[in-house]
Amino acid sequence: MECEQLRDIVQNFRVHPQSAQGYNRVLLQLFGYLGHGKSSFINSCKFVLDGEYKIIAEAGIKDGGLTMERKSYRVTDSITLVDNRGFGFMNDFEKIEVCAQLGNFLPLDETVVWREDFGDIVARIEDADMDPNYSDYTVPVFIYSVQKMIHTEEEYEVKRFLKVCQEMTGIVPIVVLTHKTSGNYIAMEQKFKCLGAEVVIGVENYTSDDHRKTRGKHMGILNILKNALEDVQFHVNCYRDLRRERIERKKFLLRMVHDSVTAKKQKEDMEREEASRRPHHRYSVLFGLHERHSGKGQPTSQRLETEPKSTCEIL
Ligand SMILES: Nc1nc2c(ncn2[C@@H]2O[C@H](COP(=O)(O)OP(=O)(O)OP(=O)(O)O)[C@@H](O)[C@H]2O)c(=O)[nH]1
Ligand SMILES: [Mg+2]
Repeated sequence: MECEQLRDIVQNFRVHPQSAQGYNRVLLQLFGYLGHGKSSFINSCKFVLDGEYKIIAEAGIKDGGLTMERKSYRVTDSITLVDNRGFGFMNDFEKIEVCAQLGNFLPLDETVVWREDFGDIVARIEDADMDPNYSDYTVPVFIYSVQKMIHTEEEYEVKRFLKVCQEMTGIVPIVVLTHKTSGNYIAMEQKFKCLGAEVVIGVENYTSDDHRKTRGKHMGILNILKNALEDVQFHVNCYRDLRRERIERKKFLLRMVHDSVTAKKQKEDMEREEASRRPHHRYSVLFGLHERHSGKGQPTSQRLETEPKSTCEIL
């Protein structure tokens, strides 16, 4: 298929009203680690669809950390792309936030904070039920740069998370491999397929430094959009009980929150216990020196001048 044809398909896509079940917008929600090219992908999509290169999503720090807000960009009448704050370590609380977004439990266009407080997280999820969103069909898109090495521990995390995203949206995330020509793209594609991805597509994003049009880059970007739309079409053709699905997702999400908060507390308790078992700590408690050692009460400079030696020095 030629580029023009592909672009027309994407631009003219509408969810068929008879099968739409109330959906009127496709949300391609991007997520991934810091600096892997999420914002650049949005600029690239806009360029390919509009024909003019403009930076609509701020991009540009090599190691990431630039995008802090989850921001939506309408690129056609039916498709909106959602940029997101990048994961630092993909820890449990970062994952919970992204899952709540994917399940349409959080409003768009807000600053993203990785919350760790049980009450806080649950309150926000409950608030979403004031005005439940049944009109957006979410397609998860995981952005990963071929330039980065995926470590073995990370592989397990990514595999689990791709599954969780499917749980929250009904769709296996599309994996977009950026910086396609700067690493071993074939090996990375294989790896992601082994981790459970069904569709893996490589792209070389257009950037502020290099936005000379190429057929390959255009086709890569359009293929991702077309794949996302085919996923939507496939799923809206099946009957879905949207209210029931939303309830099940909420239960899943709340279980995730509960498990993560419990695991965090257990870890903190273990660390505290471990610390209290260290001989140095036992001595300091025994001699009543631990408060002085930890510097409670006085500024460091005064303590050093006026107090006896800490347990560290005694031992
Ligand atoms: N060569 C090349 N550079 C890219 C590609 N994608 C992104 N970049 C560059 O990589 C850097 C980070 O890209 P961003 O789009 O800001 O990444 P991000 O995932 O949005 O990052 P944060 O929002 O900061 O987490 C920028 O300097 C981009 O120009 C790509 O496919 N090829
Ligand atoms: Mg960004």
